[in-house]
Amino acid sequence: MQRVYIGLGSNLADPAQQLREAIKSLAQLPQTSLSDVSSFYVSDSLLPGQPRYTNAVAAIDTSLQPLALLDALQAVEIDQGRERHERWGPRTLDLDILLFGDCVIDEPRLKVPHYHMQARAFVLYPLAELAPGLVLADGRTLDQLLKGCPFEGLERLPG
Ligand code: ROI
Repeated sequence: MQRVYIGLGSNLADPAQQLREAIKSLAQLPQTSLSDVSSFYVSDSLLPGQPRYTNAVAAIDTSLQPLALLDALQAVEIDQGRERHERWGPRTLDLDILLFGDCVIDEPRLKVPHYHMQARAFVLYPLAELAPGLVLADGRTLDQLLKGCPFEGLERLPG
């Protein structure tokens, strides 16, 4: 079993509802149990001209292999109406494997730790709710990453 952190994001078609649906799907993945879900956070898109995003992080425990988990997550994205038009375009659902235990994965389809997580407040602050003392495989602590990434611009939704 590996503890895996998954970043969830949506900026189309009732984003908070998209995240709630996705969390139900995570709980139903084979060989997997859903352990924890962060608060939801709203923020502007990093790219101008897109609707605001709702983001969260989920913790699962799984015995799926990384690429099998990636396949399963992409099936959930497609099931929730994600169409892959432009690489950074608006999306109904984005599911990213942020961390997979202490594994460092460098495959064409999957890089873990997730390449952009260190600079993204909408990933780091929800992750910190679930794993405050986290240390990455390369020794960097979540606290260090948070210090370099101001909370500014994030809105934590109640409930
Ligand atoms: N911006 C925010 N706030 N949240 C996201 O999940 C997100 N995802 C993206 C881009 C377009 C980079 N901007 C984002 O892919």
